Parts: sequence; C-alpha cells; structure tokens
Amino acid sequence: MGRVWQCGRLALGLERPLVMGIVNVTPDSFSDGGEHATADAAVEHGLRLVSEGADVLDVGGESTRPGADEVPPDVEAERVLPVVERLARDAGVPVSIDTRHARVAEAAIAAGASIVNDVAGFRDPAMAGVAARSDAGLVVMHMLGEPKSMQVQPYYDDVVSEVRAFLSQQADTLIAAGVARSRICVDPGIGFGKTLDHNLELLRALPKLASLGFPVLVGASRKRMIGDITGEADPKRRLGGSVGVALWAAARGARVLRVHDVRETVQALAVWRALEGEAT
Ligand code: PMM
Repeated sequence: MGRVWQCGRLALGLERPLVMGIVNVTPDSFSDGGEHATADAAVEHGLRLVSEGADVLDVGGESTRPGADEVPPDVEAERVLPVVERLARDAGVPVSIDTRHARVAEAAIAAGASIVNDVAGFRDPAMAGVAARSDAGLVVMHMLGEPKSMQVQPYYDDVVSEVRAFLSQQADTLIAAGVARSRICVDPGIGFGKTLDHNLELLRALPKLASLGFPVLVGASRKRMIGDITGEADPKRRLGGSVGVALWAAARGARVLRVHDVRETVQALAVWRALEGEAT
C-alpha cells in the first residue's frame, strides 16, 4: 500500500490528490456567507458535494476571513455539531471539523468527526491535548497572528522558511505528545496573514513543504489572491482561477485540495491525471 493519511479508523490513500469539500455553517464567510447557515441547508450541501466527488467534508462554524471577530465556542458548537453528526452518519466520507477551539474539536470528534482542521496550527495547548487524546487526522495550518489582524501589513524575512519551520515545529510538538506521524497533514494557509506575493511564493515552494514528509493541503478556492491576480471582485466568479490553482498545486505535490467547487475540481483533476497517464 502507498502512503496514507490516518484519520481515525480510516486510512485515506494519497496516490491521487484528495478533494476536501467546504461546508461553512456561518452567516459571514467571504465566499458563501449565509448560504448554508441552517443545519438542514448545510447537511444538504455536504451531501451534494459528496455526490459530486468530494473525498472529505470540512465543516466550519467560525468565519476566519480577514478582520472577522472571534465566535464564542458555544455559538460555534451549536452551529456545527448537528451538521457534523448527520454528515458523519450519512455522507459516507470522513468529516473534518474546522475549528480553533478545543471544546468544539472534542465535541465534534464525539459527534463523529475524524479530522481536526485547526487554522491556528495547534498553537493552543488545549487543542494539542485534544489531538493527542484522539485518533483523528490533523490539519496543521500556518496563520500569522489572528484573523482580526492577520492582513494588517503581514511581514516575513523569508516566508517559505518561516512557514516551513512553523509547520515542522508544530508537527514535532504533536508527535512528542503522542500523535502518530501518519495522522498529520500540513497547510501553508493561503491568505492567512499573507500578501499576494507571499501566497505565490508559498505555492511555488510546495515541493519544499512536501519535503517535510507530511501530506500538504492547499486551500485557495475563491480566495482574494485570485481576485488580486484577475481583478474579479466577486468570490463566486473565481471558479476558473480556483481550478487553475488546484491543478497547479496538485502537480507540485499537494495531496489534499480544500475547495468550494467540488464538481469542477474533480473533473479537472480527472482530465489532468489522464493526460499524465495515471489511472483515473
Ligand atoms: N481557509 C479557510 C478556512 N479554513 N482551513 C485550512 N486547512 N486551509 C485553508 O486554506 C482554510 C481553512 C477560509 O476559507 P473559506 O472561507 O473559503 O472556507
């Protein structure tokens, strides 16, 4: 068997890039804010993404768009837990919980989530504790500071080295706390305290991030970097750019693609893989 990402009882094969479909249960997300704000609508959306070919669903209840206020964990839990529970039961794919809060992560695991996606990269010791006590897959993402302030003049001496060092250090800390290496996936955090140039540098350096030995996740779907490049102000009209980044990232070693537009991404990947001469 080739490389796998261990997420609870499931070992996800990484021979081809996995598509993680986004289910935001938030009233204020930049790209789909408010559309799936009720549990029923979010579950329906998640099931549709699975029918379109999503390998994993990522459920989030706190918008982390630049400048967003922090959502109290109780409110976040109330939003996401019913959705996690129903999707874990009915979707037939692993469910990921996108949260920075240990209480929410722990409750979501109890409700059936098998991946914890932490945009704060398990900096909070309580989050690292939840990770160590569970057998969930973990997405360790890099973010400079906090959503409220991260886009205020982000500065790095060397963005690639600094992000790579952070990911490596957080992974080592988790491993030291008892987490199996095979459970960890790393993510440069496109748009989280980064200018367009920082995002481009990080994407160009994907092979260098992959050399850490963990699967790399890329989430650029509908993000501002695509608007900055193309001038398209409406996130929903950034499909072409989103698919473009996803293919480019996959070709440079990204193993998990976090996207809004599952159907189109799956189709593009199938064509790309056929052209590469790989089994579809
Ligand atoms: N981006 C967003 C939220 N969660 N999680 C990971 N691991 N990587 C990302 O790039 C990421 C994330 C914000 O984007 P959205 O509002 O489109 O979900």
